[in-house]
Amino acid sequence: MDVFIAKKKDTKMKIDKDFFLDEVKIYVKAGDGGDGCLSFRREKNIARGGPDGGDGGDGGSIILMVDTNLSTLSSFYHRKHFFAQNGTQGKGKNQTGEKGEDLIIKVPQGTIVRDESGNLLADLKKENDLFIAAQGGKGGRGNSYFKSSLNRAPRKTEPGEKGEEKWLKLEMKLIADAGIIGEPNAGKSTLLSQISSAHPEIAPYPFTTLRPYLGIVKFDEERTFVAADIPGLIEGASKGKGLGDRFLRHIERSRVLLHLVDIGTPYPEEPIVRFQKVNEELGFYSSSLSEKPQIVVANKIDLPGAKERFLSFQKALKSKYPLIAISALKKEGLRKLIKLTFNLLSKTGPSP
Ligand SMILES: Nc1nc2c(ncn2[C@@H]2O[C@H](COP(=O)(O)OP(=O)(O)OP(=O)(O)O)[C@@H](O)[C@H]2O)c(=O)[nH]1
Ligand SMILES: [Mg+2]
Repeated sequence: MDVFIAKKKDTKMKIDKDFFLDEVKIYVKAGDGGDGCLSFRREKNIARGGPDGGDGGDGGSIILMVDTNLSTLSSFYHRKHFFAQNGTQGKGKNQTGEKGEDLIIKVPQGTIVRDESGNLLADLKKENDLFIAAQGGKGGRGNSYFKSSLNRAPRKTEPGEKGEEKWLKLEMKLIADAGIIGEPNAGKSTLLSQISSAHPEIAPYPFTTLRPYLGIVKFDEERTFVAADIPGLIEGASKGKGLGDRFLRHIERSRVLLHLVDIGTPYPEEPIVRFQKVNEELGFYSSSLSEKPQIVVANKIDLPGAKERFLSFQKALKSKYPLIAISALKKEGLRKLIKLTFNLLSKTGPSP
């Protein structure tokens, strides 16, 4: 059986190691079935042998299968057409043709498969989940099959069936328990890099992170959760401002959100106003996002004036959300945040 996983040798063009592709269209064509064979026995001393044409082999199918080692659809950047092997023709002496090999295409966890008109065909969530994207054609029957008491020497055979062929749209949604959201520069990537071994880029300017990152956060020896850092959101993101809101797709499956607010930097707008603007953008994207449980994380508590700003922010929030002050940079409050997140996760249902 053939398996397609992008390897270095597939990479003809040099691409950034952080290249992130989460939407792609691919063409799949399953193998055709082999034709049935027309043949009669020819043996010494048997004047008119009976029919012995074998069936054609079935064509190989194209199967999509989850591989948890993959995290993007980037491997499809270089290859978008996939063909499985045809079955071979049947032969005399009742020999069935060989079956075409299936082609297994590895996809990341969280891959959604749609047809060309956008109808959902499969939602591949777990390791080894599979979907038969294109069914191989059945082999045709050889003349030996059509022998009967009325027709002892049938000349009838069947052609092999054509393998299915189609275009498919693949969309990948990361599956993280906790989604880290907030305005640009709030410290989202700094937080993820401190609580996991992920290495998103960090810099003192907005829109540093241009793609989502996943990290595994350890709560204790046995328990972990997955957190996702996504690019920053600004007012108007739903209308395409900043990096827009297309990355929100990657937190649709998160069970809880960690909403970071910078309370260290003296912005013209109060933290509560900036916090509400990000929430509004979530709501514009989908109500299921704005209804997700949030932990509000006031970051940069180490900076001058942050404590005072925190107190007025706390008042303005009116205990509507669990709130915690941290310094992602100085690693203050991180243990408490992980514990709070874990507790909330244990009270929240599975990923939608
Ligand atoms: N003083 C202080 N600075 C912080 C803290 N957390 C992050 N920073 C700084 O804030 C800047 C932005 O941090 P990032 O982690 O890149 O912010 P981000 O939210 O990922 O930003 P985008 O990717 O642009 O959305 C960097 O210069 C960080 O060093 C903190 O707790 N205290
Ligand atoms: Mg970032």
